[in-house]
Amino acid sequence: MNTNRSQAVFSAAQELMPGGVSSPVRAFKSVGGQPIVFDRVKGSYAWDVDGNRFIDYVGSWGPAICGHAHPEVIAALQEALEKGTSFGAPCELENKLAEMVIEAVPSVEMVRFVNSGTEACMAVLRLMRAFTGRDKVIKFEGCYHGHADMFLVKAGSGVATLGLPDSPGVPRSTTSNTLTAPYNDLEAVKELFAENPDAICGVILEPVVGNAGFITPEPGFLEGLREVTKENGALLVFDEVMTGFRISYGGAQARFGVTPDLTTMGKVIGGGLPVGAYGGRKEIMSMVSPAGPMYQAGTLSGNPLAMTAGIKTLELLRQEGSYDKLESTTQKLFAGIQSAAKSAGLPFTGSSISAMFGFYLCEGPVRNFEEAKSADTERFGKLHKAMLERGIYLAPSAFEAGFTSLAHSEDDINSTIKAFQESFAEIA
Ligand code: KE4
Repeated sequence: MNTNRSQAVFSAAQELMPGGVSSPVRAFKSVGGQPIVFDRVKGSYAWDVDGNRFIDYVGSWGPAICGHAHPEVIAALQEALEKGTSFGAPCELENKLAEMVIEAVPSVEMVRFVNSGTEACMAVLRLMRAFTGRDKVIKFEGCYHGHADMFLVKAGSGVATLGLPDSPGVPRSTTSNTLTAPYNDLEAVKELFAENPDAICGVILEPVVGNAGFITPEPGFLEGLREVTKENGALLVFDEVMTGFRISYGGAQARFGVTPDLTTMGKVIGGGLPVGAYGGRKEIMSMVSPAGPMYQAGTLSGNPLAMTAGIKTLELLRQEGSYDKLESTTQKLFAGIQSAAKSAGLPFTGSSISAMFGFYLCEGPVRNFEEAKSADTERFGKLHKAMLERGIYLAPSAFEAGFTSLAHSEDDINSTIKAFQESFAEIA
């Protein structure tokens, strides 16, 4: 596969931007080789600057759930463009997207739009503390809630991918209030509450973990967290930046039937433009400025272009049968991957839920980050390269999840399974 132009563009980029990228995981550091420089995307495909076509299972890390550059999203954006790109003033499109989010997500009675998942998580932690008057927060090892200082403690995603011991530049005073527990370990959470009476504002987690590979909640885990937070006068917060509108139209909370007090969102609700959001019970959200004293602001928050892309994306998703299609596409894909690994005699464990899937090249089960780290990341790097050469673009990290879309066709899935069969045989 000719990647000359990608290599030229990327080596120039490294002189201009740290690591040549705008976000670390894109640099292929943990899988080796050169990043593929994208030229354009459409549906389930990405084309690089050398003209190679890939079936894309990253989907811009989640937003492209209806397929990249969906014609109806593009048309809606073209129309919105004529009216300007940003107002910095209230606009009716914010009402529209807010109504759709409130109507879809069980915990959300009121919502605030921001520009990224990181911003949403930063703000929600400030709100948790403002509402309870308590400073400590519990997160789980391997979960990633954006790059704000307080969350860079045993974080997942790029932090795990690059094996960083958390980040320099984060003062101890900031992270001393961040307590961590292993995912799926309810007893550890109960102990933290017992050791820190009346000091913990709440628990924040990915209800399905997509930033340490793919880890699903064990039966009773989410329900248990709902109970233990209530018992301790603390808040339960689901970070649904990745799972929101992907695990179901109402997110993981609708699928698992556990309603948190607050929810963060992003990715899908922006339809590929920068949008994040946090929302929840009116009683709590009314603390947010200017309704209440908790300050949070943003120049481009709620801008008409991003609102337009989000509205159209959710309109497409709420059409009858969307999630059945996503579920069946992903189940077929995952079953094919699993049997391919088995035929190659490789250690393999994983699963899929709706339009998300993930696997580890190790014996299962993987219930937390410690067990995820026992996966063979070096062999994953070889797999990633072999799949790229066969025109399949997987997340360039063993600690990320895979994403399907409404655009992935039967042929795409069959070609992908065939590529896995050949690649597993090659690396076995
Ligand atoms: P952003 O600030 O990247 O929009 O969102 C942060 C975030 C918060 N919460 C969850 C559950 C997330 O998955 C994310 C971002 N996800 C990563 C992918 N694992 C973004 C990709 C990247 O960092 O380039």
